[in-house]
Amino acid sequence: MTIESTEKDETVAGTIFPEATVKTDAIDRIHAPSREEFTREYVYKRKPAIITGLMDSWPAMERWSLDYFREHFGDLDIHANLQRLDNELILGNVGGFRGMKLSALLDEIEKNTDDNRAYYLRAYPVHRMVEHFPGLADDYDLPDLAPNWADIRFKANWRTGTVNPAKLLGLYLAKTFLNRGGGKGAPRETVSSRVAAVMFVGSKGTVTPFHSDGMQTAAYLSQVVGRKRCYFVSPDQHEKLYPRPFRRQFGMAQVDYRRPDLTRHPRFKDVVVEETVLHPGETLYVPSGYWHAIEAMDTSISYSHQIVGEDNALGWLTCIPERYLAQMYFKSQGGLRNVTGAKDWDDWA
Ligand SMILES: O=C(O)CCC(=O)C(=O)O
Ligand SMILES: [Fe+2]
Repeated sequence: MTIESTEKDETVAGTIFPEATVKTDAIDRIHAPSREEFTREYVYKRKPAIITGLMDSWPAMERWSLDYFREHFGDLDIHANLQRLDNELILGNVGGFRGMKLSALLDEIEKNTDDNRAYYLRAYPVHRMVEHFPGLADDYDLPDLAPNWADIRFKANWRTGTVNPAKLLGLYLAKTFLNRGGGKGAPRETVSSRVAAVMFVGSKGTVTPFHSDGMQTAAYLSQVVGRKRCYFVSPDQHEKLYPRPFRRQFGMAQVDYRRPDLTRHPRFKDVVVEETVLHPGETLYVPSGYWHAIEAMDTSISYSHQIVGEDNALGWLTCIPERYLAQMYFKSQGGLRNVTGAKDWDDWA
């Protein structure tokens, strides 16, 4: 494993919020780590990283473009996230959503010249795209760095003689919960991932405000087109981000990091932020519970996949009963419609 130095000239440290501490060399950029190193140094230490060399053979690197999405998915009905970048943006209020065909959104992305507006297909379930055009599943592959129960191809190894019942229960639940909803008619082998995988297609400037992923899952964010600026806040600092209730279900910061109001959110001034830039061909590893905010620096296409493994399985399992309460709460607050445009989790999946 080699740790490469980050490109300092691309940093905008200081523009985020002048008084917050922004570290620009905290996120390692690692090249094709071994499973052991990755598991030891990043998964178990819950340390974010950018991994290079995982996507070199992905056909997506050649194929994916706005035109490719127009050709294969143009007539998909989607909810487009229309962002006004001069408004307050927090997760739960990332801007309006409008139902349209994906082709209409791609037109908006292409012709946008207003720096204050951004257009986003936000976290669209990949399984729906694969059902529409099965060839998509050939374009990407999941990193084989640590066992991932949310990867539909992952199988517990029955033959080793070390079958762990907790692991099998977790695996069963992961498959049941992460793969439920939608796409029942699709042949399983063509659907390499269901709701565990989501697609992001957007214009320069899209913002995903600070959050930690739902149900303590970790994530791989594989960047195919364009660059994304990524900010991180470690889980132990969550109070400085003023999370909404049910933080473990879905961590949603109430402070807008782009223009924080320190009278409402005074603890934000003590936050330590880690910043890096994700380039095409690179995969961002976001550990379980780690807060992150992401801005597109260019027109961007990314594929994100959730991870449930031994390090976060317990957290994930204990979220399941709480999920129903959280669902009621989020429904009462406008639900996931404010994050992905979907009515609620079931509609989204
Ligand atoms: O790229 C984005 O806009 C958000 C990605 C994200 O939050 C994730 O993959 O978990
Ligand atoms: Fe996320």
